[in-house]
Amino acid sequence: MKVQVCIIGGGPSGLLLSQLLHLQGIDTIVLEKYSRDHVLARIRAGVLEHGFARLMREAQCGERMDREGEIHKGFHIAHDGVLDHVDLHKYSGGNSVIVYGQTELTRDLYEARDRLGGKVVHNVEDVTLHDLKSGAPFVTYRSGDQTIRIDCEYVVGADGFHGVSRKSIPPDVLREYEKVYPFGWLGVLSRTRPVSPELVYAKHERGFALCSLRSQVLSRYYIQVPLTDKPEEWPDDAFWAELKRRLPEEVAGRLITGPSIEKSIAPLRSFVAEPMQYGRLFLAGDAAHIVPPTGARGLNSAASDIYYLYHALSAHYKKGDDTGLDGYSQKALARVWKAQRFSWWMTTMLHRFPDRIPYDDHLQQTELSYLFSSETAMRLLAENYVGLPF
Ligand code: FAS
Ligand code: PHB
Repeated sequence: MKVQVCIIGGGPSGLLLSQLLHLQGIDTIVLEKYSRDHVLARIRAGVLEHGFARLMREAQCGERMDREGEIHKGFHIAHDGVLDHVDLHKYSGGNSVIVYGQTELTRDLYEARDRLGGKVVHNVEDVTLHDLKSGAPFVTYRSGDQTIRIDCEYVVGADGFHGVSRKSIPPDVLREYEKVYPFGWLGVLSRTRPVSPELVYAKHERGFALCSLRSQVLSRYYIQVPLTDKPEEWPDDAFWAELKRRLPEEVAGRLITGPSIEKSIAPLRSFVAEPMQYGRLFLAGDAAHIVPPTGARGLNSAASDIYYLYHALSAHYKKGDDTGLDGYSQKALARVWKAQRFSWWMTTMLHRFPDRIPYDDHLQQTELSYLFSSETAMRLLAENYVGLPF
């Protein structure tokens, strides 16, 4: 089989790019390691930048997001017994975010690919990238006892942190930058009314907590836990009791608890791979970078990669203009590193580090008191949280 662009990974990055390119008449195929049900069983991001939402609409996938998603113009930070408000709308020049789960967004993308007859192959095994430095790269994968070859002109690696694409860049070319945090997030999904109409991030001496939501009947909560903890060590009652301890009384008193329908622990890491391209291979999303979810930048960092690749590949095929492709890595990394900085800053400000010293405690308090006493500081947070321009 021959296509113009072979995309590895059927998560949000790969699917969104495939849909956008299809609408430009560019022929793609998406190769996904797991089944669609497996991909859609993942519970991940919950907050979309306005730039991501714009891309979904441009991809003709934004209708349910706009109908069911919630516009959020601010959020709260609970700290030192007080609940302070971050007015995103005021301090970002009128922007906001949409609260809409990645699971639903990915479902919308799959259904859009189906509507257009997009080629998505599930349960592929042993994906291997070949001749990336040539003008005729190809990808092979195993399906049962058959080896299938896909000839293409470009390969996009949108196969996440554990994918094969980044590892296809030679070690003497690839540079990796990583910071692993000494804690994780224990996340719970429950069919309960959210404790607050807006998100509540909580800094507490017992550890970080976050109250989020997916809808008015589906809540998402997190507490910081040691990396050694396991979900099965946290029965629901223990989780709810610990969450309440970390929230101000005015919030904890309103918390509606219920059975968890999903419970998992995600480790926190900051990671960037450079360059994000090698010959005809282009990395996008988690295949190239990971952030701690504190700043809600994970999925949103993929948005600008997809935007740049979409426009670069369109310019190549429509105008023979390769400046976007040649400059992709440098342009994508410039915004990736800003998301890294913001995610590190939010994580450092709000979490309880096991190796902290009293000086660190004062710095955290100073960060928060400066934030809530300076319009400049508030504008800095707001413009990053709603999403820096592409
Ligand atoms: P993805 O990892 O979503 O998709 C990659 C796809 O490639 C997967 O479907 C995988 O099966 C497939 N794949 C892997 N190897 C392959 C191979 N060899 N061949 C073919 N296919 C292959 N972000 C937030 O903003 N907020 C959050 O709360 C949040 N929570 C998260 C919790 C967890 C446990 C994880 C892992 C991530 C979380 N993230 C969060 C970040 C997350 O939303 C990612 O940013 C987002 O999934 C990135 O999308 P993709 O780049 O498409 O990568
Ligand atoms: C979520 O709803 O899963 C979520 C929201 C904001 C974050 C992280 C996770 O910063």
